[in-house]
Formats: sequence, structure tokens, C-alpha cells
Amino acid sequence: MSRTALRICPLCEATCGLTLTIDGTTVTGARGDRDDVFSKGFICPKGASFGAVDGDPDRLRTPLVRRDGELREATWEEAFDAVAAGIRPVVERYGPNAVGVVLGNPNVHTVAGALYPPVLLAGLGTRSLFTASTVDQMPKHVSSGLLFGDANAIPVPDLDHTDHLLLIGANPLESNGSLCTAPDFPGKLKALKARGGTLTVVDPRRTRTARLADRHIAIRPGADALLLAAMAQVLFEEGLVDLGELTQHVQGLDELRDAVRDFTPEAVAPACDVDAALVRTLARELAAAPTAAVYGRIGSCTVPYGTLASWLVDVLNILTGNLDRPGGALFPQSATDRTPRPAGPGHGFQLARWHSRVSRHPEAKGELPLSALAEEIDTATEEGEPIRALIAVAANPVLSAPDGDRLDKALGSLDFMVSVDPYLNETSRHAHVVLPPPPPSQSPHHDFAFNTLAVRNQVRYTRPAVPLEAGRMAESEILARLTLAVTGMHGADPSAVDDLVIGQTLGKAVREPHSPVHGRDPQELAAHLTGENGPERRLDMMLRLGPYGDGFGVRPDGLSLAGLLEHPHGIDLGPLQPRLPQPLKTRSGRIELLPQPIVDDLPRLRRAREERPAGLVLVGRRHLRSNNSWMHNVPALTGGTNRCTVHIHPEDAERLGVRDGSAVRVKGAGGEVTAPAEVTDGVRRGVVSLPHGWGHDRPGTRLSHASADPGVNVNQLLDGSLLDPLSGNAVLNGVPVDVAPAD
Ligand SMILES: Nc1nc2c(c(=O)[nH]1)N[C@H]1C(S)=C(S)[C@@H](COP(=O)(O)OP(=O)(O)OC[C@H]3O[C@@H](n4cnc5c(=O)[nH]c(N)nc54)[C@H](O)[C@@H]3O)O[C@H]1N2
Ligand SMILES: Nc1nc2c(c(=O)[nH]1)N[C@H]1C(S)=C(S)[C@@H](COP(=O)(O)OP(=O)(O)OC[C@H]3O[C@@H](n4cnc5c(=O)[nH]c(N)nc54)[C@H](O)[C@@H]3O)O[C@H]1N2
Ligand code: SF4
Ligand SMILES: [Mo]
Repeated sequence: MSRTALRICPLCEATCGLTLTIDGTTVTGARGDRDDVFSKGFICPKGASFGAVDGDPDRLRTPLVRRDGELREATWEEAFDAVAAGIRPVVERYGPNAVGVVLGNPNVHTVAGALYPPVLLAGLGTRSLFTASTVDQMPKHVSSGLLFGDANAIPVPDLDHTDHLLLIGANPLESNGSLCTAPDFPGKLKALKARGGTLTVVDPRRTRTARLADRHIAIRPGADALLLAAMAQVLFEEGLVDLGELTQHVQGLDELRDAVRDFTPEAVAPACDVDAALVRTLARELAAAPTAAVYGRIGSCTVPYGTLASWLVDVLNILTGNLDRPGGALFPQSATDRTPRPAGPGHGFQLARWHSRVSRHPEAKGELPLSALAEEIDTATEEGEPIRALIAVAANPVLSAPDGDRLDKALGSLDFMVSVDPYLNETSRHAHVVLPPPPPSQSPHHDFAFNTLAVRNQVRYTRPAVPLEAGRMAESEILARLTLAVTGMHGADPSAVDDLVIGQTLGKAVREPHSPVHGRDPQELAAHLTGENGPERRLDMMLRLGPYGDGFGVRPDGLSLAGLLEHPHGIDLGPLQPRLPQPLKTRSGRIELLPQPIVDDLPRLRRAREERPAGLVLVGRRHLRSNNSWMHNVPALTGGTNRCTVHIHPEDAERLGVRDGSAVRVKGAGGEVTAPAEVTDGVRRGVVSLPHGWGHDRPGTRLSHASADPGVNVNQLLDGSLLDPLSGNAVLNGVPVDVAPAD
């Protein structure tokens, strides 16, 4: 007998609602949920393969514990005993910084990943935190921190209403969007064009997104900050700056005008390889559009000037009056956001409060660069202890971070490592304990992170579609028990972690004058919480305290978990609305247009006007049926055009004697790899492209399909030394490489 169940898709940032078909406890089908308030039936090939991803026979079913050098199946009790015995002595002997924590991308796609790592970090007190953010969007956090005083206040392009979208270094037709949660991003771009709007794409590759555009600019990789600075310069020079409603909220306009004065289109054109006249046209089009949004993603962040480019994206939105207005770029208001405080000056955003031990990289948002993880493990200094134990949650840095070979070796040298991961892969194979979460069908879902980045305010929650299989442990419980084990409370009831957070959060809320529960008794409030378990009670609390919440009875029509459960397809909370000045947390209480760290970094960009790469440079790419490093084990999602090949322009191929399909050797500062060439004019001259997340040929993994067609690890070409200095973000694009036929 088959049945259906609803499940929000966790496989990318679009968060589509799925209707799963379930036979017994097996997911046998997935289709788009047409009644989903947000995704309205959209699904992509990855979502359609939910059953295959969920039911992969290589997923681990029980914990693994290393004994006599080998990972063997163990009970949960044995596994957590081993974690406590492995981590505590390191903390006690060398201090908390000797324990590293690595948080990978899927943490933003799970309830557990949103709710527990913050408690684990607070309890452990380590500064050795590394996450996927520093191989991704950290530059955007830093620019938002500097401009708005809040690293998480990221404006989102109003896709449904804008008249003009300037899209930089993003390929949503393959990625389905990022830092812009929009189910059916492709459909939204087509709708933009259908209503007479225009789409401009800046990308060194002629991507599927670029082919949809009215204008595609094949910029030289890494030069976007120059292009954007020149557009700002043109807006000032031609009197096109018009802040509109924003004027009252902005400071530093005159200083900004001076700062960009020497980034003329003529001065940047050679480095960008974009015509000066075209730069002027882009600026004029942006200013002339009734509404417009500039949006930048991976190609604008994972480059040497990532923070400057991310800052300039919002500078252009501000200079054209498009920030915080419908059709422009707005700040979403999520249902689990904290109760909005009244507008006014805040604490501001600080960088470099501490530094990494070996290369003295500044922290950003409490994190150190993932690029520095290997050296923080393998290099002794007088500054302090190296990392001797590691906690990795949903992370595969051996493939996703620069110089995987060095990290691979470093992980092998640790005193102790624990991985929370469903697979035995390139990273978790080094663990002493592997704690496998259940597959997504057995897990609840709510998008704590992506609702703060969504193009429409809405809220949805799905309970597990399939009951927890015997012997499985919910990922929330795994992370709660892990938290207890590493903070010296091994064996305590895992609900203690949730009770602690609930007690602290409510205790704080009742003291805040602007909170709907101001002055009430936290214990009385806690007794009102509903839900079947700790995570549900915490979701209930956040919804009720949040901007749409019932305020624990103050607004009877407001949101609560019970109310949300009555709407299995979600609740629509309306289009994005202007919110300024409320989101601002700068010390001035205004948007600080030209913050000092940006001023200090601009000379570097000035020098970049003279830079021209001598040889080829490398960029990445994503395939619609991929997801970073962990979906190559699903046969339904591999093969066809989803291959680990080197894209190279026909003219470069001919000059180098590279034939289509032949093997080419690509060499970078960190090493070399050999992969088949695909000669295509889909990349511009001077640029080659390899996808990331491949290289599944290391021994000791359990990835039967992926290891049969392993591909190569593009990140081996990097040595980890190239970073965006303000954010510590790895430079993954625009990296110099040598290319030659392999024979
Ligand atoms: N060259 C190059 N490198 C890149 C990029 C690039 O564009 N170019 N992109 C970068 C970006 S944007 C990112 S986000 C990073 C991603 O890099 P990582 O953060 O390492 O993420 P993934 O590669 O997705 O690997 C995720 C891990 O989580 C596990 N996992 C899957 N589902 C779950 C789950 O539900 N729970 C738990 N606990 N674990 C789970 C997987 O088995 C895998 O081991 O890669 C970066 N690396
Ligand atoms: N199918 C699929 N979807 C995914 C993922 C996946 O692996 N596969 N990963 C998810 C994750 S973790 C993320 S962060 C998002 C990323 O989402 P996107 O940013 O949309 O991802 P990409 O497809 O890598 O697009 C980046 C584009 O930047 C271009 N580029 C490279 N260098 C430069 C440059 O210097 N300047 C400019 N202007 N462009 C440049 C590349 O050619 C590429 O087309 O995707 C998410 N969705
Ligand atoms: S677009 Fe993303 S969220 Fe939607 S079905 Fe595909 S993978 Fe899932
Ligand atoms: Mo990412």
C-alpha cells in the first residue's frame, strides 16, 4: 500500500515543497507539491530523485567506532562514550582551542544543523571554528556587517517584481539560486523577461542563465569589483545618483564619491576586458530602470576582491535608490527572526577580534578561514597548541576546501576526530567515530536559514515523512548528545540542551521592553510550548516570539507551531516589504556607505586595474544534477553531461594542442590533476573550467557508485594561500593554472 507525505526538499536553497510517494518505509517517488504556498509545484531533477538520494544503500545505518585502526559498527552508547573519551582529555590538557569544529553546507539544510551547533560552540568555547561560509559567502556577510551593522542582513533581489536584474557570477539555472531563495528561479527569470524587464548576466562562461539574458558580459574572472566600482563612478559623474527614500538612512555619500573617482570605465576596461562604453551603458541602464536589483553570488565572492565586490553590489543598489524598495533588493522578514527591536544605533560589526595561530588570518563572524584548517592542525607555533581533535558536522573539506591532500594528511594526524555524516567519505574516513544521521525522509524540516533569504515571506514545516527506523537516532538527538559529550556532561538527558536554550531565550525575552512577553514569567511561558520533542518546542518558541508570532497569547491570530501544523502546505506571509531603518545595527544607526575596512582595502583594488593574467585562469561550474561533494554516489544524478571535465575555449585548445575528449593536465600552486577536455566556446578565451566536489578515489570510503567514476579534485590545484583578506574567504575562481595535453 503506498501513501503520500509532504516534505520540504533539503537538496538546495530553493526549498521546494515535495509530495513523496512512500511504500512501506521507502520513498518511491517525488513530485512538486502544487499546493505549496511558495514553490507551487516546482521541482527539479534533484528533487525528483529524492527517493534515490534518500535510499542510497551506501548510507551508514549505525555508528562507526575505530578499534585497532579500523572503523567498526558500534552502538550509539559506545559511540558517545568514545566521543567523550576522545575530546575531553584534549580540552582539559590543551584548552578548548585545540578542538576544531568544522560545519559544512548541509547544516543550513537541516533543523538539527540550525539548532544545535550554536549551543555546542558556546559550550565548548573554542575559537577554532571553520565553516563552508569561508569557501562561499563570507564576503557578503562582511559587507553586510560593515554596511548595515548585521552580518546576516543580506538584501535579496525582488525577483517577482523587478524591472531589471544585473546578475553577477551566479548561474541559477543550474544552482537554483543562492542567498536568494526562490523556487523556480528559472521561471522567475523568464517571467521577468515576459513582463518587459531586462536581464544582464556577468559571467566568464556562457551559462544557461547567460543564454537567457538580454545581455551577457564575459568578464575576465576576478574583475567584477573593478566593473562595479566603475559603474558607481559613472553614476556619480553623470549625476545619476538618486537615493530616494534612502537619503535619510545613509551616511558617507561624499566620501564614497571621492573613493571611486579614479575607477573610471577607461581605467578598468582593460583589466575587466569589458569595453568602457559598455560599462557606462550598464550604469545608465541600472539608473534608468523603474526598479532594478544587482545580485552577486559565487563568482563575485570566491575571488580576491570578494568583499569589495559584495559591498559594491549593495552600493549600486543604494546609489540607484533600489535598496529596500519593491522591485529592488529588500530585507526579508522571517517568521523565526528575533522580535524586531526598535530602530536605532546598534553595536556595529567588528572584524579581526582574534587571529588564526599560524598565518594570523583575522576572524570574521567568529570564524577562521577553512583554507587555514590544515595548517592549524599540522603546524606547531609558539602562539599556542595546534588543533588536536576535530568535530566535523556535515562537512567534506578534503574535497571542498583548498589543498585536500594536505588536509587529508593533517586529519590523519589528529588525536581524535568525530564526523556527523551519513557517508563514509573522503573526510569522515579519518574519523575515530562516525555518527550517521537518518536520511531526510526520517527527519523533520524547516528552513531557519533560507527563510531569511527568501524572495517572499512565508513559513512551512514538515514533520518526518517516515518514522525513525529501528536503531536510528534523530540528528537533533545526535547533536544534542554530542554537545553534552564534548562539554563534560556526557550521559545527561539530551532534552537538557533544549531546556537550556528555551530557558535562556525566554529569560532574555521577558527582559526586553520591545518583546511581546516583556515582564512575564519564563517558566510560565515555557509551560505553554507545544511540540512532540525538543526541536519542535524550540520552533514553537521562536515562531511565537517572532515578528508574526502570537506572543504567547498577546496576538491570538499570530503564529505558533500548532497553527502552522494546521497548514501543511505552509502559510504565505506576503511579498517583501521595505523595512529600513529597523534592520540597521550600525553604531550610527545608519547605512555606513564607506566603512574603514573597505577604505583600507581599496588601494589593493586600485592596483588591480593594472593586473592582467599572463596565462590561463581557472573557474568552477555547477551542474543541475549535482550538489557539491556528496551527490555523485546517486546513479540517477550522474552521467550524461554531469561530468568532471575541463572546459576550454577552442582557440586556447588549438594553441595548446588539446583535442576534444583528450586528457589534459591542469597544474596550479597546490598540485596537478588530469581530466578529459571538453572544447567549448561556452567559456571565454583565457579561462578553463572544472567543477568541484569530485575526486572520489581515496581508499577507505564507502561510495560504491562515486568511486567507480571518481573525477578529480579541482581544489587540489589550490594551495590555500589565496584569500580575500577582509573575509578570509578562499579564492576559488580566477586562479592561475597551466594547461597541457597529458601525453
Ligand atoms: N573549487 C570550488 N570549491 C568549492 C566551491 C566552488 O564553487 N568551487 N563551492 C564551495 C561551496 S559554495 C560550499 S557550500 C562548499 C561545500 O562543501 P561542504 O561544506 O564540505 O559540503 P558538501 O560538499 O556538500 O558535503 C557535505 C557533507 O555533509 C554530508 N551530509 C549530507 N547530508 C547530511 C545531513 O543531513 N546531515 C549531516 N550531518 N551530514 C550530511 C555529506 O555526506 C558530506 O560529507 O564547497 C565549496 N567548495
Ligand atoms: N545543482 C547544484 N545546485 C547547487 C549546488 C551544486 O553543487 N549543484 N551548490 C549549492 C551551493 S552550496 C551554492 S553556494 C550555490 C551557488 O550558486 P551559484 O552562485 O549560482 O553557483 P554557480 O553555478 O557556481 O555559479 C557561479 C558562476 O560564477 C561564474 N564565475 C566564476 N568566476 C567568476 C568571476 O570572477 N566573475 C563572474 N562574474 N563570474 C564568475 C561561474 O562561471 C559560474 O557560472 O549553489 C547551490 N546549488
Ligand atoms: S530546486 Fe532545489 S529545492 Fe527544489 S526540488 Fe530541486 S533540489 Fe529540491
Ligand atoms: Mo555554498
